[in-house]
Formats: sequence, structure tokens, C-alpha cells
Amino acid sequence: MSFYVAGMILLIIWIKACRPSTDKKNGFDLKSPVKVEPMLISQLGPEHFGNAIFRRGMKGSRIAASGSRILEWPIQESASNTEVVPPGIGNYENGACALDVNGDSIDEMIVGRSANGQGTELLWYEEVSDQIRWKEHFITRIAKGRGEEGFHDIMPFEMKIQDRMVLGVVIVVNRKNLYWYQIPADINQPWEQHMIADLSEYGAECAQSGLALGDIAGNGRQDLVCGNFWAECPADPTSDPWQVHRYSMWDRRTTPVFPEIPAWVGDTRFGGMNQLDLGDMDGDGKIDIVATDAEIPDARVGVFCRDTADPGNLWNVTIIDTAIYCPHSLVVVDVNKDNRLDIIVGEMTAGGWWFPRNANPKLYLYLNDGHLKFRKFVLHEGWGTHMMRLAILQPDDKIFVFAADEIQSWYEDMTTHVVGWTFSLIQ
Ligand SMILES: [Ca+2]
Ligand SMILES: [Ca+2]
Ligand SMILES: [Ca+2]
Repeated sequence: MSFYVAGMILLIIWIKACRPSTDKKNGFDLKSPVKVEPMLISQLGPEHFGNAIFRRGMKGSRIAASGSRILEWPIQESASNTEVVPPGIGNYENGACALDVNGDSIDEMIVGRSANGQGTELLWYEEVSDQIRWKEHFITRIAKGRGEEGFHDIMPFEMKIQDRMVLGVVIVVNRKNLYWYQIPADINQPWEQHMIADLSEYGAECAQSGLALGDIAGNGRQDLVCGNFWAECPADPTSDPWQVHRYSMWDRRTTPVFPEIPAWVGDTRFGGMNQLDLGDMDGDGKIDIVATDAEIPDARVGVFCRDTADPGNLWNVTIIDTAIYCPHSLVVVDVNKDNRLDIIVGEMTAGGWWFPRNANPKLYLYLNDGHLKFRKFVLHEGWGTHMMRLAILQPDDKIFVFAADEIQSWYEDMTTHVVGWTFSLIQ
């Protein structure tokens, strides 16, 4: 009998030794280096939401999401929604951001709305005390043009010109043109339009999207990154021209082949449709560009660093991951507070246009180990995201990322959700 017991023990030891390590799977680490707390804010029906924003509201922090209407929630599990803008006029799917337009420390929502074949309107919405519905204000209307109609990205833009501050938003129109709109002295008037660039004049043959702002040139101004280009902010962006530079050739990429997708999808070039964020990823004091192939399966995550010996040339790219699904969510933040910026990437449920769906979308962390080396972790599985954003929650300065999942409106069997995750150090 003792031989039998000893044999069993040896067998168990051998089986354990043959198993793969429990903290490694498919090349990435399973055990997160930070505490992750998922939050299902709302489980909605078959409704399409293109954007979710974080807003300082009159009654505290809120998430607002825009689709055929605009809904808002407090930041908590299973929150009840408020319909702040009802449906019926057009779709509010074309970019959105929060901005304090009137300087009262309450954020307004800037959002695009399709205008029934007449182009796209840019609007701002103001919360009104003791009213459920928001007040609508008109910024501009952009006529239908060539390329994909509407706005894809809207971001706040701020700059000091001599002694005065100018404030407004930057928008990407038809995935080719960059404009910024300046808040006028009388905030009830339409905003002043400033053309930044038509990227097709700089070699953009196909769509460009994704928008991030940061001081790339190192002169204290907010430069812009859109798609595979960056635009250098002039001393006076109300009058001076912007200099546009190409940093990447990702837009030359051909589309992954799937037999079930329509031919026009296979013929579309998706490589310039990126999700973007900025940060000094290699610690040399200069801002780098982090990009994903936002709309396609078999997508890349890359870090672009400007070549100091040849700053006008293409930037040097370090590919840190491949073969992930439609990563239309990208946030750069130092999750583990080690003074190295990390990268959070989220996959969609039904990304791109007609690509096969993703049964198990993931939220990834690429932990920055320095020298452009990153360790990959899966932080969560099962919730797709689109246009994920970062917010810092008070009172504990907790890192919070959130998004709606943009299901595609032609998939009638799909439902969407609004979700978030908080990250904190493991005690
Ligand atoms: Ca305000
Ligand atoms: Ca750098
Ligand atoms: Ca870090």
C-alpha cells in the first residue's frame, strides 16, 4: 500500500510539473499588477451609442452617452438614467467631449448631430438647474462633403495668446479635415471657425481619425495628432497657419481578409483610422504617440517616438502588440504609480464595418517596464468598448476608464452597455 501512496504522490507531482504556469496564458500575464474593479453602469437595449463623456454636473460627476438621444448616469453600479436630450431630430453619434463653455465649473457637452442629409451640426448642451432636459446651443453646421460624412473626434482646445486665453474645440470632419472652433465673447452666438488643415493636401489618400492634443514641438502649445499626421500649433492659431507633418505610414496597411465581409469593406483602407493618445513613453522628456488600428481585427498597438536626429522624418515605431480585435479604446495613464506611463486598450464587440464579431472582448493593460518594453495583462473580459475615456474620481484620485460599447446599428440582435473600471494599487 505504501508503494501505491508514494506512486500516487509522484504522479500528482509529475502532472503539476507538466501543467503550464497558472500565471501565464497565451503569452500574457494573468495576474493583474493593479486592483481592477469593474462597474456595469447601465445595460441598455439594441441602441447605438457612439460616445460617452465624463462631465462635472450640477449634482456631481456624471457619464453622458450620445446616440439617437443623450442619456446620463451617476457613476455607480446599475445606475438609473436620465434622458437629457430626447430622440427625434437626428443622431448624436459624431464625436463628443465635455467642456466648461461658460466658466461656471459645470461642464457642458459638445456633440455632433447628423442634420437629415444637410450635413452635420456641432452643438453644445447646457444643464439647466431643476430641469431634466438640457438647453441646446448652436456652434456651426458643416455641409455634406466628400468622404465619410460627419465628425469622428471632438476635443477641447485651449491656448494662451499673449495675455488672453482662447478656448474652443478641435474637430475631425469627414476623416480628412481639421478645424477648430473658438468660443465667442457672446457665448450665445455661433462660434468662430478656424481651418487647421485638409490632410489630403499632405498625402492622406484614405480616412484619418483619432485625435489627441499635446505639446509635441516643445514650445508650450497644444499640437494635434490625427490619424497618421500631426499638426504643429502656430503662435497665434486664430490667424497663423499650422504646419502639418506625417509621422506614420500605418494608413498604407491593407485590410484583413474575411470571406464573409462585403467587397467594399475589403477594399476600404482602415489603417489611418486610429485611436491615439500621447505621453512620454520612453522617459526621454519628449512626447510620444501611442496608436492602435482602431477599426480592424488583427490590429496593432504601437509607440511612435520622434527621431531626434531627423525630427521632420517619419517617427520610429515600436510595435508592442498585434492580432487584437478592433481596439477602438486607448488610454495612456500610470496605473501602478511607478512614474512610467502604461497603456490600457479595449476591444469592441462588433468592430469596424461588417467584420466578424468578437465573442469575448478584452480590456488589456500594457505595463511599462521602461526602455519601450511592456508586459501585457488581461484586466477584464466580456465587455466591449468604443472610445474609452479616462477620468480621475474624487475624493481618492482614483483612476477610472469608461465607455459605451458601439454596437453596429445594422446588427439588430445586439444590445449595448455603459461600463467603467477603477484601478488602484494592490495593498
Ligand atoms: Ca459650464
Ligand atoms: Ca519620449
Ligand atoms: Ca506605470
